[in-house]
This record gives sequence, structure tokens and C-alpha cells, in this order.
Amino acid sequence: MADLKSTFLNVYSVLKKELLEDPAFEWSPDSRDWVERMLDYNVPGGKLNRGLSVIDSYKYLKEGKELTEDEIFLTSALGWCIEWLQAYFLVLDDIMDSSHTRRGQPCWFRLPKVGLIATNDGVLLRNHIPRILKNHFRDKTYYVDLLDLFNEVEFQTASGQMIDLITTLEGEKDLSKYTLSLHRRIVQYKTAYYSFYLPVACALLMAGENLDKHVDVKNILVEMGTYFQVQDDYLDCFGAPETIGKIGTDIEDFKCSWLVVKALEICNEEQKKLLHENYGKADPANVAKVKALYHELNLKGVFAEYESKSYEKLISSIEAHPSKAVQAVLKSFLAKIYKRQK
Ligand code: GPP
Ligand code: MG
Ligand code: MG
Ligand code: MG
Repeated sequence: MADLKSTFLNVYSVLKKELLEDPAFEWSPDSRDWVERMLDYNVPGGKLNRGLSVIDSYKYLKEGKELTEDEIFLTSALGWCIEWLQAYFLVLDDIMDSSHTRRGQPCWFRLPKVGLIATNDGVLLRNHIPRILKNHFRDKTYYVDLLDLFNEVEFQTASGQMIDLITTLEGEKDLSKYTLSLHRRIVQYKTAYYSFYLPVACALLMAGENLDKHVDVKNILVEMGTYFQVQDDYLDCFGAPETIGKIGTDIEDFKCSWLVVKALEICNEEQKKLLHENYGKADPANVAKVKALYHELNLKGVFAEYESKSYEKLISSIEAHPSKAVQAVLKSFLAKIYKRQK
């Protein structure tokens, strides 16, 4: 495992070097330094689960056969394309969510020298993906399918992000629209496709599979991604910032978080009034009242129950899948996130 991670990180250095020598641009020392610093700050510092999952998944699909050097490089490069996509989303998401920290350091746009240059850095990160794909996959039979997959998933994510954002619009703050079905729609699109379906879909394409034949796998991964974002919503309030590397902003931002949806479902009229009065305000006193209500409603317990039920459901849908190799891919992915603290 440690070995796989260091191999994976070596591929990052190779890809970064290629991008910093991209012949389509006339580089100056300043511009090269900027992009290098921006990449090192935003791309490799996360858990790398999404990226590493491409290699893992491909291994399972090859049923344990040793991967060739070339296969290791290519699966890693695809893994890095997903990490680049994630970096692009996070740089922009942190601006949109007015966040302060990410991966244990200030959000990129919070650096005094960066500010809103971060928006263009996001665009650059996004543009690096097709450049990596062109450098390494142009002659593959599945090249067009890869490009199409990344485009589709980016569209789904941006659409999910759009609903996540417009539900919080000032002047229309209306908690009564916050239901489990709205929450599900948001998280399926903003998180599940790029975080769960995309890594496995990349591995399937490399293994020569037709994605249209794997709708059942996609459905299970979307369920898993939904569970993952519920965990993210839970950790936003109950996680330790030192562990999750970020300070939660969902209450301040009036987000349609799983926690507020559950609170609305089980609270009495008086508690509902308290939520309406305090949810979506930046003042720490208002935030503290919402958090106290979450404790009073035992949302920790409600979440623990949701977590074990989701796990059981996921395991039984995975075990209903006819292919043992696919089952192994899905189970390894689930094991990585079950009861995660970060
Ligand atoms: C996670 O939401 C969703 C994304 C990071 C997708 C962003 C998509 C864009 C098109 C910008 P979140 O805000 O709950 O994540 P976090 O808690 O990590 O800030
Ligand atoms: Mg955010
Ligand atoms: Mg967000
Ligand atoms: Mg979050």
C-alpha cells in the first residue's frame, strides 16, 4: 500500500513536469513558478482515495494478475486526472462556500497573493486534464470514451453544485423546501458521480469494457457516493477540524445538509422555530444554537443508525452482483469509507 502510494506520487511528478513544459505555451520563469506552486498546493495533498481507486479497481478487474509497468503508469495517470478534477472543484467550491481551510491549510484563494486569481487557477486545473489525456491516451481505442466520460461527469457535478448553491439564495431562505429528496438530488450530482462512479468507470474503460453494460455498477456507486456525502455533511458539524482538515461552514451557508434535513424531520414546533431563527447566519451565537439543537435531537445517534443501515444495504446490493471481480472492486471502495473520521 505504502509502495503503491509512492509509485502514484512519482507519476504526479512526471505529469507535473510535462505540464510545466507544455509546448503550447511560451513559459517564463514566473509563470512556471506560479503553476508549480499552485499544483503542489492544490493537487496532491488530499487522501488520494479517488485516484488510488483507479489502480485498485483495475487490479481487481484483471483478477489479481500483476500489472505491467505501463498499466501502472496509465492507471495512475487516470487517477491523477481525477485528483486534478477534484482540485479544480475544491479551489472553486471553497470560494463559493466562503470556506477558510482545506486539507489543514488556508484555502488557496485565502492566500494574500492569490485571491480571485484562484478562479483562473481553477480553469487551468480543469484544462490540464484533457492535456494529460492527450499526452498519454491519444492512441488508445478508448480515448474518445475517456474524454466523453470526464465531460459528462463534470457536467453532472457542476449541475449538482448549481442546485446546492441556488437553494441557499438570500431572500429565499426557506427551510420548508429542505427535504431528503432535494438533498439526495444535490449530493448525487455534486459528489457521487465524480467521486465514486468516475474512478471505477476509468478502470472499466482501460479494461476494454463498454460502460453502457455497467449501469448496475453505476447505480451502486451512486448510492455509495450519496452515503459518502452524508458523512461529509455530518463531519462538517461533528468532525474535528484537525482531523478533517477543514472548518465546517454548512450552518452559516444555509446548506441543504443531511443534518438540517433530519433535524426538520424529527423536531417539534418550538425547535423548528429555533432552526428558522438561527440557521444560515454567520454569527457564532446563532451557529452555536443550531449545534445545541442537533445535540438535543441526538443527530449523532440518528447518523450512526443511518451509517449502519446504509452499509448493510450496500453490501447486499454488492453481493447481488454476478461478477466476483466487480464485487471486490465495490467492497474495497466501501471499506475505505465506512465509519471514516476524515
Ligand atoms: C462537495 O461539496 C462538492 C464539491 C466539492 C463539488 C464542487 C463542484 C464544482 C463545480 C465547483 P461540499 O462543499 O460539501 O465539500 P466540502 O465540505 O469539502 O467543502
Ligand atoms: Mg464546500
Ligand atoms: Mg460546496
Ligand atoms: Mg461539506
